[in-house]
Amino acid sequence: MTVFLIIIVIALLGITLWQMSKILNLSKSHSSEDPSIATDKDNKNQGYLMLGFLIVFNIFMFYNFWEYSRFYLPEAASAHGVQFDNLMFLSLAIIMFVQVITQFLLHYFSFIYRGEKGKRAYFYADNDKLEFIWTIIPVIVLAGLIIYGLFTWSDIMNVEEDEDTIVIELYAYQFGWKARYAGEDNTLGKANVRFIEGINTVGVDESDSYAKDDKIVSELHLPVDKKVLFKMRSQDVLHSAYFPFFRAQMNVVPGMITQFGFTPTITSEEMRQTDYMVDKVKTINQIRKENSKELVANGDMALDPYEFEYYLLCNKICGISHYNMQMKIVVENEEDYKEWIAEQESFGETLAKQEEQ
Ligand SMILES: [Cu+2]
Repeated sequence: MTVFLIIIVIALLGITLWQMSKILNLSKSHSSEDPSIATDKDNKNQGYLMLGFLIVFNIFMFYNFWEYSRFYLPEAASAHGVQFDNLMFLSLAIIMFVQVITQFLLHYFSFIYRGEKGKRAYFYADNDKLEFIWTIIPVIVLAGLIIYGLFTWSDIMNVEEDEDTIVIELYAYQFGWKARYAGEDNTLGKANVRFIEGINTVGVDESDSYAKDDKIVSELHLPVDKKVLFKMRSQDVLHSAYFPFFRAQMNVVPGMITQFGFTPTITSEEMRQTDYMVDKVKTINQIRKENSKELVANGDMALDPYEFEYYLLCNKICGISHYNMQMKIVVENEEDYKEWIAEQESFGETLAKQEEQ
């Protein structure tokens, strides 16, 4: 009841103030000055506001860069990632440089050339030289950026497949990933979603001789400094294979094979040792520790400490459990990789086992 009364009082007060301002406005209109024309004082206020906005905006912008740059991804963990980051940084630097200059000129000129009684604008029709300069500079800069971007793009996207390239199929489904290694013959067997049946969860063609030695796994292991080529298939809807630490992303489209390749350069263990990651893991574990206190008090289990792992994520909102669609990636040295791959069961072995039963 009290709250209701307070609301009514505030509302009545508001109406009173509004009515008073209307009366004041009505009494003003009898004066000689037309309120719709800006006075020198109005122009001065607006001029200073322009200057104020410029200062506040720049402080806000630089503060954000300083405060939030720690949330950037760390150094790229793939060979092409360095090129990608350079292109990104160069584009951002140019945009920032031009932005600071143009915003300064726009607001500063609005301030010093603000309206004043008796002051008239200088009539200046055009200047071919000036127009040429402000056209040719953006043309050169943009053309440079586009050409540099195209070279970077073709460098990244044209993965030449040679004998050393490891070919891995990434198979996306609602809601998870499977990886298929090509096996001894380094050739993936044919596959189609129509062959999915029982233990053949990714639809490998059992009659294809290349398929017998393929290895289907649910954790991705990659040897460091080796070129990897991913061939991607989707079982159901559009997914997107997203490797943020390797600066790679590619759509996974039902009914077709898309591909992308890269060379990982930093092992999972090396990434864990970087200052960036040590710091990040420390912060996360601090938060987990805090949250665990409340859980334990309520009789629940404490949260496990966090350890960094690379993950393959899905970056297309593909359904209700999209957020949880991920596969662990382990980047390791070649011996560890070879040891791991040797332990994995081949598709032929899985089939044979099933027949025995
Ligand atoms: Cu998905």
